[in-house]
Formats: sequence, C-alpha cells, structure tokens
Amino acid sequence: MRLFPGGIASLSGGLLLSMLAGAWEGAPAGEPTPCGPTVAGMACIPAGEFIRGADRGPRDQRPRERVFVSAFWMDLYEVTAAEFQECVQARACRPDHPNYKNFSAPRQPMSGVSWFGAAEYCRFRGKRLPTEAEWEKAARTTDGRRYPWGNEPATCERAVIKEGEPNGCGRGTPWEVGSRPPNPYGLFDMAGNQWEWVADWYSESYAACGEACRGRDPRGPCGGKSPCPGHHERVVRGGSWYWEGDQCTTTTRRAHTPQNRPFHHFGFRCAKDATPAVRGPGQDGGPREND
Ligand SMILES: [Ca+2]
Repeated sequence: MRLFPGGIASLSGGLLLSMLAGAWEGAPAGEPTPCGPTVAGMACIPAGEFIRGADRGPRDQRPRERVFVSAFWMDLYEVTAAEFQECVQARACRPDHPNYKNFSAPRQPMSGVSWFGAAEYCRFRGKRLPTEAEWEKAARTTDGRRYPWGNEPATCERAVIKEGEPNGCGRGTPWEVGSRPPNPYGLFDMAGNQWEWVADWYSESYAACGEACRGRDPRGPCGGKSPCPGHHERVVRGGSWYWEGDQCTTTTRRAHTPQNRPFHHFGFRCAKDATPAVRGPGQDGGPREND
C-alpha cells in the first residue's frame, strides 16, 4: 500500500480514511476497490452516508443532515487547461477559454469554462460531472469537517486562496493543479485554486429543495435535467485563488448561469459511476441511472 504525502499530513484528520483512500488510489491497475477495478487519475469514494450542509452561515447551506451517496469515482485533480484543449481539438468541446493570458499554462486548471463545456468535456472522457452531494462528500469525507483537511482555518499552506495581496497566494492566478496536500481521499484542490462546476441546479436551500436534495443519491431540482422550471443557475463549489478562505469551505455554494454569463473563470473536475462488477464487502452502491 502506498501512502501519499497528504495522507501522512492528515493523520490527525483521520488515519483510517487516509490509509484506505491511499490503498485504493495507489492500488495497481485492475486491483479491486469498492468502486470496481482502479481507474487511472481517479479516487474511489466508497458508498455510505456523510454529513451534508451546515446549520450556521449562509442560508443556502442549511440544514446540516445525513445524505447517502453510492460509491463513485472522482478525479484527483481539477481538469487542466491542456486536457480541455484536447477536447476542443477533437471538436468534442466548445472552445471555452480564459480571458487572461497567464491562465493557460498546461497544468493550470481550466478556467472560464461554461457548465455546458464542462459537461461536454466529462462526456468526452467517458465521465460525467459530479452531483453536488458527491462533490461535497468527496471534499468533506464523512465526519462533517469544514474544510478538506479538517476544521483548521484556510491558509496558503493548505489551499490556493486569497491571503493578502496579490490573490492566489501571491501569484495573482490559479496555480498548477495539485500544489497543496490532498485530502484523505487523495483529492487535490477541493478547496481553492479554481471553482468547480457540479451537475445540480442551484436551490436557495436544501430545505427549499426538499425531497430532491434528501435521502439517497440526491440530484437536486428536476434530478439535474433540463428544462427545470424556476431554476436557471447551476452550482459551483470550493472557492478559488481569488477569494478568501471562508469561501473555500466544503459547504460553500455559489450559483451561476450554465452559459457562464456574465463571464467568470470557473473550472471543474469529473466523476464516474462505480463499476460494480467487483464490489467490496458491505457495499450496496449498485449501478445508477445514467445522466
Ligand atoms: Ca478547486
């Protein structure tokens, strides 16, 4: 079993989680995991409940409650500018691009993508956007923590955020992906660096969303499908290089039009259904309806 550096760094945050996540993420190709045989560049997030939302702070994060999420795969990193370009070159993605010249280094996160462009990219790779619940569980693990690393405040040692001037921990831009330690699942930049689109329509609170945001594998209003009367914005998560640390909590939600109008430098990462042919003991995360 390989323990990645972040796993060691997060011992206080959950040794067992770190070890298990490290085992699955670093397992040899084809090795069984609770999500099926390993997938390169992705971590297995095992099935089970987690604590979603918060009872304090902005209303749209309320209430704090338990939600069940089936096993799934999550990209270790934000999708990079170079990876997105491959999709544009293949004419599988619209030519979304950042508005600033110093945002397009190959391993900087893709910035300035619409929700549609993000969804097209994930399809191009045989993946899909994570649901909002999947994203939050992947960022937060199962113990209700406020940040991917635990409850300690956000600093530039833990995430690429605004901490003094210039923003982006002194660079004025996002950094290359993976510049900070991963969380216990092995995922990088779930706090900060670039905002990340998720699949769901935005709702003003989980309480207002009702049953569509509760229970088992919630997909939000209209199950995420279009059109969705009364809903015109999707969700971005995780804060960014531009914002202070209180915006990069695991529960922070931001709404924006899927067309990305007005323009913002949002990014994303992809998820993938578990392949349940090989299941771990006690896993009940079977196949789900595809998007
Ligand atoms: Ca991020």
